[in-house]
Amino acid sequence: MAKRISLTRYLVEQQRVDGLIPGQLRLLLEVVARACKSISHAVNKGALGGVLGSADSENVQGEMQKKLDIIANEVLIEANEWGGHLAGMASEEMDGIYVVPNRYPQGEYLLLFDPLDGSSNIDVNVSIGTIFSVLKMPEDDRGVDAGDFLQKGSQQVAAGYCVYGPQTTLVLTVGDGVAMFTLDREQGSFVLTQENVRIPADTKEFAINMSNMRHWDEPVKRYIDECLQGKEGPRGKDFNMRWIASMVADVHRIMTRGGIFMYPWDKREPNKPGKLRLLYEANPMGWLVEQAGGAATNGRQRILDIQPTQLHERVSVILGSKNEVDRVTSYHSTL
Ligand code: P6P
Repeated sequence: MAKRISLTRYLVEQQRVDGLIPGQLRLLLEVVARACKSISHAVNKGALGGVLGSADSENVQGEMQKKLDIIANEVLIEANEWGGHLAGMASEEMDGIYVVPNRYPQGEYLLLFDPLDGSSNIDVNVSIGTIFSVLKMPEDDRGVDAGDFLQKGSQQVAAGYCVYGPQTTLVLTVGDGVAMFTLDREQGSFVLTQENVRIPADTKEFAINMSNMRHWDEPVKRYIDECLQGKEGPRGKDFNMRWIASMVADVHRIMTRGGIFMYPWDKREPNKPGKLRLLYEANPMGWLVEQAGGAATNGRQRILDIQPTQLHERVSVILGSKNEVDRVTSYHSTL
């Protein structure tokens, strides 16, 4: 049986080898992992834990919050505020930033997260997940404010997600490739189950919400239409479609076997660049995908090069197998 390497041991050894994980960052990542274990436990209880259903409140996005959205957000805040590694946090579920209270030491990192992505799937027992991104505080001594979070995705020092599905799996990058850790519930620890994750450059599988087809821009319509024409069409091969409506689950499939995920701009709300959020969904997922050899753009620009202007700004997302993402992006520049 292969040697079992825990998340802690992996992080310590990575810290020794390439110095990409300073002590404070390693502490932060271990605390986030422990918080994800707690969230996984709450998710797994489902109806037995009285955690399903709506919280009868709206988040900053104007979306109805599920009880588990709020529980997951509170777990992440409470787990991370006292450790001394963070200056502040930002969450899909909070209007403004969360500054670490003065009663705790302030650290040099910023943690951004979607505490429970895919909420519409919670009550129907379909995989959901936590997405997180870590930035460093800008080098000056003033207190943390929202502007400190508005950094390009290329500035991230760590990014990951935890998918709560048949297994609970933590997927992480600190800039030296992607590793996957599966939760051993008997031991209560995350165990390394894959490293050097690679996304195949080509694929026959696309993920998009087809019900929005009439609202898409022409480049997206062209790409999907060509896929649907199959062998007889310009692509010369048949495609398969998946749409779980839980970004974490759709991205995890792509990290595992390739594919292209698209949530593009559409005409329903033309003033919004897209549905998904840049800072705590597209940026962490975009970096993970790039670190695994894939690509991530908004159709015209690399996601990680986009300069954020608002904490909860949205973005069009096209990510996954590099040759497919490049094709869709090229259609945006020619049409
Ligand atoms: P739709 C979940 O609410 C989410 O933010 C992503 O996880 C997911 O990919 C997308 O929205 C699903 O959106 O419009 O298909 O329900």
